[in-house]
Amino acid sequence: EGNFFSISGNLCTQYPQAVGWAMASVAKGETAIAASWIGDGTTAEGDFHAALTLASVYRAPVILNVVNNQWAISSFAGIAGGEQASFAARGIGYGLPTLRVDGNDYLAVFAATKWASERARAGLGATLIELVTYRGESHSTSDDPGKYRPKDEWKSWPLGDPIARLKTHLIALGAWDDKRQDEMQQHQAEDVRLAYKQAESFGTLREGPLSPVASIFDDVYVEQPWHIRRQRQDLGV
Ligand SMILES: Cc1ncc(C[n+]2csc(CCOP(=O)(O)OP(=O)(O)O)c2C)c(N)n1
Repeated sequence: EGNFFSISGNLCTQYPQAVGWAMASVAKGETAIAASWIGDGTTAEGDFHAALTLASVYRAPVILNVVNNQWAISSFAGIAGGEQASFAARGIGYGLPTLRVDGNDYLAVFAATKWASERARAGLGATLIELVTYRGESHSTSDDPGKYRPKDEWKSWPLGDPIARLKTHLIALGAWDDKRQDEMQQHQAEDVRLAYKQAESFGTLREGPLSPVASIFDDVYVEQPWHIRRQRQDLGV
């Protein structure tokens, strides 16, 4: 219904899935195009290269984005080969057009994405876009960036904050003001709070309700293979 084709937590699975989804769209005679996002670290996965090959060979209508935020948890982008060549440059070897964009410039990101989507819709195939940005916060609540990079490293990031930049730009054009910005931020904070409350009303890991253990065996195989049946019996469910 929402056209989300992947919610996998395994890095990069969404890339070949996006290409396959885009190829299926063409095969069905539909006009929908696909877009997918991965981080800089994830470009080191084999699926990244498989996806680029497929996308190029089959001219899939897909936009493949690499959000280069400089860090993959505690590994800097160089560990994924970011010092040898840019992540955008990876696409050239596959014959894909590529763009390297200031990812903290909202209008630049919009323009690049629009260009790539128009190419895809015109039947010209895939585009690889590297969005250059910086992850100022921790990777997750269990991550402490102070352990692997200077605590004030973010202050040296030259490309600024994307929200502040867009706001300054719009105010300079006379299309926006601080009052509207504050109101919008308050509304959005309230929207997020309400959405969180609504999500919690369906259950939490701490308070339940939890799905029955037996449900981990559902919706994977049409016919359950013997070894999975065995695991299920061992669990006693
Ligand atoms: C196949 C696989 N290996 C490892 C992990 C654990 N893991 C989760 S996020 C992450 C780092 C990803 O870094 P990057 O691709 O740069 O994306 P970012 O988190 O910066 O958006 C790792 C190693 C995983 N989810 N899947």
